[in-house]
Amino acid sequence: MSLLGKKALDVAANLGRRRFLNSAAALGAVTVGLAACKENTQGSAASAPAAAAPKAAPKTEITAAPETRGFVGGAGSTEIHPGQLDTHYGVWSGGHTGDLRVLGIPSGRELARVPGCCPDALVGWGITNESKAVMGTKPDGTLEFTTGDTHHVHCSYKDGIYDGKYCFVNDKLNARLVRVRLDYMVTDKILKLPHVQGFHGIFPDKRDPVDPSINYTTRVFCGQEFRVPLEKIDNNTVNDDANYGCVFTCVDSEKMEVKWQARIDGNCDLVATSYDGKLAATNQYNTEGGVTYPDMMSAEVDACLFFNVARIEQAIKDGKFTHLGNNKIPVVDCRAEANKDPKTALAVPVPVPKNPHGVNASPDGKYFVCSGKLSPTCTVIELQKVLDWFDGKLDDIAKAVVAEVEVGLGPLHTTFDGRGNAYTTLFLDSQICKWNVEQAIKKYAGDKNINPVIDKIDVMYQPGHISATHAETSAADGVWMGVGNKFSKDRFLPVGPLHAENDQLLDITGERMVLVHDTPVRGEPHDFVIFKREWLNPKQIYNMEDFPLAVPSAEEAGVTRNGNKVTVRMVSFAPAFEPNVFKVKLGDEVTVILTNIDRVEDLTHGFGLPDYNIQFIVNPQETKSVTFKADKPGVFWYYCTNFCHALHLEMRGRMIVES
Ligand code: RUQ
Ligand code: CUA
Ligand code: CA
Repeated sequence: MSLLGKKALDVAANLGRRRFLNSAAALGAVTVGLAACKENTQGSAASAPAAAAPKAAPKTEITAAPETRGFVGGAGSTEIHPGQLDTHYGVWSGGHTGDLRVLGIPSGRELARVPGCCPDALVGWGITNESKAVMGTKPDGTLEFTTGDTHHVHCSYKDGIYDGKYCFVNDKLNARLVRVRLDYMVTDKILKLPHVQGFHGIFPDKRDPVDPSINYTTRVFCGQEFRVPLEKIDNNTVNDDANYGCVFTCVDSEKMEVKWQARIDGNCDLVATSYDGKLAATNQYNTEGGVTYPDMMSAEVDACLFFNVARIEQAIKDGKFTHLGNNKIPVVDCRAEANKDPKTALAVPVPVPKNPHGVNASPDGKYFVCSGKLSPTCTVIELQKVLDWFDGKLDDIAKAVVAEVEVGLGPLHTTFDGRGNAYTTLFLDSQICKWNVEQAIKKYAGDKNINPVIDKIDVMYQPGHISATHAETSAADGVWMGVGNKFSKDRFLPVGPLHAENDQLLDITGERMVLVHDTPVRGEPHDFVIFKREWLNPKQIYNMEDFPLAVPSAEEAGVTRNGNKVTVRMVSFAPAFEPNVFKVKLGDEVTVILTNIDRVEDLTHGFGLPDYNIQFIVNPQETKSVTFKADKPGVFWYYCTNFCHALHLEMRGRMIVES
């Protein structure tokens, strides 16, 4: 064991694991805010299978031996034997790798990475003209952004379940909404949100609030976390944070254009949408409008801000909007001052304890749950009561809160099993708390004898997101549950200072949760969804007609020149390129258009051009292109980078650059 590892264990042994984790410098900010919270006593229900717990876990904290909890629950084994397929897909965000990952569940095996925000060397994302067009370029043709930070991934809906069409993910870093086509698992659109910094929460709607025939996703709601000057940018607004603000953005999910934006007080964090399409909401941890974290934690109460989607869109139809800057996007006013009358209000803040985090919709369509983060509670908000308030039938919006359940320290996100139970990650306790929603509501209504908490289990370590099978759909079935842990510490072989993260899988078919699997993942996934494989039907071979530049056959391949612009129309078919030689002159602008005319499943070729920084792949029947300046004289062997054939090494040709 490394010295560092040994030292860490010694420290852990002296402090006790939980105190050790809570004293980590990275958690300083959170623990300051938690000073008022008492150490939670329900933690005695916690348990961890001894064999799954590393030596670092002091024995005193283990209350259930593996025999009593086991590693196999009602969901069955996580082991997928050679040749067998996983039963579920998992779609994971990649964090600051800027991509999306596709996993097989329950094995946890990573099957694909779908680049979106950032260049990707495997497929040539950010190298080809087509991917650059999706990513966005500066006037000189170079990429506008090569960084990203994808957090929250959600699929498009039809009738309350995923329709397998799109996956949407936010780029927090550069405020972009990324859309992935799930048939080919490629990013097909990226939209930069105007005025937004810290684009964090995102959620597609599940149906239209007005038109019953639109029972599928047509909007994506996007929250802005960081307050910035909105009206105008000058020395006054940048220096005076009283002038900062946030918008809540609604995007047309098909066109990938902004439909409208709403000015709000405070900020947005996560986003949720109702199953009836009428409500979207964002939890707000900075209703104070602070710029430092003590400022952002100064109020005892923050909010979950609800938007009345139909009313906002009617207001826009009625011309009741303004603009920000000189773009044409309609902007409505959802700030409290303009929305006092429930009968006309476009939005209403439901008070929740200070600095809440995730907001999640229960699969029965009735509730949104805000996880407390700095409060050891989850807040249950009944959606019908919010609608009642908008109808003038509820005198006080605070009455929409129907439960405040104590779950443990650092609640961040909540998922559901479709049987009335909720599962909340406890970041500071490194646990999952399972609790019953109706029992929590009864207790809040006055029945003091009820304990809504059913079970707690240790996870390793510091969980953030949590998602059970189909949990964000009306088909939640409570079989598997993934937990994204922010730290893996001692769970895997050490690989230098940057540890793998630990995504764990739990079997939640029984009364008590069972931890069944650890999956090391490259940093740094955030959110994910898990759904049965029947919901997705990925295509294996492209339709050549989808590519206007396609070179349909070797006969149509060739080189054309227009001034100093040279176009090379090329095909690949195992194991050859046609043409296998072409000549250009030094200084020419060269465009290579490559169609892979092979039709065989899994027969992908690559195109690597030495010293020109070009590499990309073409899948069966796919066309891609690159444009570059022939600025180096000589002979350059382009070759197939993707192993395709017994003569793969022979699959190459020459670009001859004459000086
Ligand atoms: S937030 S760990 Cu970016 Cu998903 Cu809650
Ligand atoms: Cu074509 Cu390797
Ligand atoms: Ca706050």
